[in-house]
Amino acid sequence: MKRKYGLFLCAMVIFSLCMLSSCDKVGEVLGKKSEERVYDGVIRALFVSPYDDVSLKNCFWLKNLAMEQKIYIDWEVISADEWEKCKKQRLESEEIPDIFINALETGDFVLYEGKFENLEKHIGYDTPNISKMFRETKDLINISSMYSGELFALPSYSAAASQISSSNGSKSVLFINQSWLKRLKLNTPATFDELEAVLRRFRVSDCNLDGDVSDEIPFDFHGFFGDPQSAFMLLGAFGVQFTDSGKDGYFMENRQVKSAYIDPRYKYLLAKLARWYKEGLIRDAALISSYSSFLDRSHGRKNGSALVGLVLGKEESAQFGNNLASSYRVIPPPVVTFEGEEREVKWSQDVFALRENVVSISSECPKKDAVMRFIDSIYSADMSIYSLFGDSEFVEKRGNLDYKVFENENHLDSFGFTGPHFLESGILLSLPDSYTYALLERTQYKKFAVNQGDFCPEIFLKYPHSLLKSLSEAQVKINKVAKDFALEVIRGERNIEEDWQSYEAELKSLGLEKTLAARQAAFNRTFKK
Ligand SMILES: [Ca+2]
Repeated sequence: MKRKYGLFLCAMVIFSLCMLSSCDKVGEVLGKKSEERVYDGVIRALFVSPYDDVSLKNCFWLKNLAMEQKIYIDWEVISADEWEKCKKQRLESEEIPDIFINALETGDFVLYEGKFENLEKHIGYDTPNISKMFRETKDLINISSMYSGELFALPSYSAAASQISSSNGSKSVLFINQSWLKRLKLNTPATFDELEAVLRRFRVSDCNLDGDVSDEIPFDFHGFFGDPQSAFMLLGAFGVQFTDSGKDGYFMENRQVKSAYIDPRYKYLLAKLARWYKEGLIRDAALISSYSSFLDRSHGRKNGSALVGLVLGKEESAQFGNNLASSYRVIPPPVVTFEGEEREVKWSQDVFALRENVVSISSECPKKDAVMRFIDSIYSADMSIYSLFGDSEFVEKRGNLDYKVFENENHLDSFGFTGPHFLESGILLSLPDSYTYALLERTQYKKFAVNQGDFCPEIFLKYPHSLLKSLSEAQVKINKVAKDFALEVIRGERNIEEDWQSYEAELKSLGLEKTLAARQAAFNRTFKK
């Protein structure tokens, strides 16, 4: 299995230039609204973005690639939050998009059987870039395929470097407002209890000096399981390192697959969050609001005063804005003593070189050959860089496979880390400061990276079709029960002590134990000692 682990070692990356000369032509054609005459038939593409407010409407590099294949693509961009709400309904409907980017999971290919094209037969002479990616990385096609061999989605893969990962999909780190600490003459909290005490002081003090003691938000985060900025990432301080994004609550401990949903450490943290909510240390907005509203809170008020004390974030300047960035600094995870024992922190930052299920097409997609050639063109070196970082405005090609990338704060005209790309080995990349900062900020977290027995890379676990289907169906229900329970407990609508047993029983009745056993068997099969 060692060889496969090698794939993981992080990634990164590249640039592009191309086709500038033909941009004017595209603008001209589009400006005249003559698509209908130029193209017969519109391809509908869906991109699920981790960010709100991303648009691909004016993305010329992408339009150019489509024009080359004589297809017209209508892009719909939806935030991950929104997609979670409407995904089931959308996928069950008669009319689904033709192209899916960052929208599907392995289970979807069996839950919505027949709706997606097996791409294997489309890969070959007409798709030189995708073919090169699979050729250069031997196991990649097997890893990306189903147990039964179908390839329903293309991955993204980066053969070199590691800088890029740090400020993108990777797990958050803890930032604290050091100006507030200083103002209140508080030390940097080192333990969980000290952290809690600091949050309480933030709560009762006018830390931002605006005469109002109620506008400070002591602890802020974003969302639930699966979100890199989720409060549940604090479980890392308790020794729980989620599998992949943690979306389904699984983690690994001494080669045992476990579910955080029923772990006593999770129960303890959830009870804490409920208490913090009651005391005003966290706000409802952290649980339900959009990612951009989370960033707005971190950016503080227009007059420059900060609103948040402790934050799970990804990089100072992006998280807090240039004005407030220097007020915050990264602190290591707090030391936790749980059940009388000091816990080992597990806080891995790995974002793998490999990202699965990035691009799929529907089995009803028209002009599949042209669409596949279009998708393939995104996997070229130059276009992969555009795909990651934005178009020529943000990327300078300095030579063959040598790119300088500029800050693209609002993720304009790019798919970012979640889109299609193939960064071949040998690519040279000069990245903007935020990437460098993100790496620096994470250096003190390096020592908390987990070893192999405490990590379960889901991408390698394969299940036979019928088992995958039942696991996926059960997981949807399990996740809903867990999320509803967490939300209700935090808001004080349910009592964790009184309701824990029935909650646990409900998860088990939905098949949680069976799911754990299936995952354990798949892990043992794949990662033999
Ligand atoms: Ca205040």
